[in-house]
Amino acid sequence: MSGFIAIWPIRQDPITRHRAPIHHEATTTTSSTTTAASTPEVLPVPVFDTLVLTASKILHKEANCVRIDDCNDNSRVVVVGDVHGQLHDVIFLLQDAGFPSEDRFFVFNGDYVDRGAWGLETFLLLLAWKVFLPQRVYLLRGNHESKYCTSVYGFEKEVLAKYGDKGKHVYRKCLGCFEGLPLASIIAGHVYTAHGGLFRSVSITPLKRSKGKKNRRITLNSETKPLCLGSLEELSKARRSVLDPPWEGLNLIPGDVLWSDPTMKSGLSPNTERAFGLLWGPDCTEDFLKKFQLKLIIRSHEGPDAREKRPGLGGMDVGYTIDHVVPSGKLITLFSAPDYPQFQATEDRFNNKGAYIVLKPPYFDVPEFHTFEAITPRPVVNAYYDYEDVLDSDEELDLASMVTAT
Ligand SMILES: [Mn+2]
Repeated sequence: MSGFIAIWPIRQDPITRHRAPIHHEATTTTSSTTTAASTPEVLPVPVFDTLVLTASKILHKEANCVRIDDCNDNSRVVVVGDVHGQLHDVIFLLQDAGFPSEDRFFVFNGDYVDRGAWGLETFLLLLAWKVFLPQRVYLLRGNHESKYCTSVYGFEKEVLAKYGDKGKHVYRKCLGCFEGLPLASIIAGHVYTAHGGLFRSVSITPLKRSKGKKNRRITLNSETKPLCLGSLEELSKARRSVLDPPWEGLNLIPGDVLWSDPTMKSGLSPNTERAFGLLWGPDCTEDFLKKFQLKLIIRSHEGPDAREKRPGLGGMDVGYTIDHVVPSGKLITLFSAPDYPQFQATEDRFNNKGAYIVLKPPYFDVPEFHTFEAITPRPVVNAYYDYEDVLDSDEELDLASMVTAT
């Protein structure tokens, strides 16, 4: 029965929250009154095709950094961090925060898929909301919305298992859609959000001015000068439509935005732990906020497993951390997958809570944190990746395999 999994339970009772710590392989199954259907039964391929095509057209037209300026005195903006295929927690979050509406905007910071067993359903649910309210729901790209990550952390196998002989087609269409996802948002002119965070300058400067075009030589800032922070104008010009963001060459901004992490050490430096993106210090947070007259940065990308290895930064027990407090504002990390990861080799779980942020008028720059617990029991399913062998976090990328996997 591979591929036929009780993902869409039709329950007699509403989904409930259990407060007791839970084991990831829940021993209780859904009740006998529950019936279930496979995803292709609920979303046949022609429905999937239309949804993804419609969403892709909308997404590809959006700017790299979407500006959400249409907020007024009645508006609320809900910001969501990594969800990683934990469908039931996403449904709870939507119910708890209230569904998207004329007055309720949503900005998702990416990492919809991988690790959790319901990445496809999670992504399609959010795509449906995007199509229904394109000016109210914004889906940003995470580093896991890429060919490389989805081939290692489960999403590709999940899609192939669920859609059988149509799986390759469905996976390809999802990758095409991932390419269209914007990279960042600016909410009400005051709040910058992105999956990883800040990014380098890649501006090209002529070595010497020459009259003729023939002899004009160019050199890259990033290769010849110390790393310096990129501007919003540079972000707007980046080419984001790539299956995997490149880690060398001219187009480095998408990789930085999706992979970078904050640190307590000043300055910008290569993110050697991840082999991708940058580490930036509180001074960079201050420079960025001040230069672009912002008050807040909300980024995601680090769950409890990643934070365990990051001395000097807070744990992810309650779904968020305040990482930098500087004169111009704050930097926050937001993670929305409770009891993460769904599959774990050891008995010890992080038992982390998830969180989302609500931003309110007049300035939308004071975060209101909403912490929540995992929905339990999760339906019993098998993982789509070898979680005992695959690394706990996104460290030590095999860059060579990314080259061959284009
Ligand atoms: Mn991430």
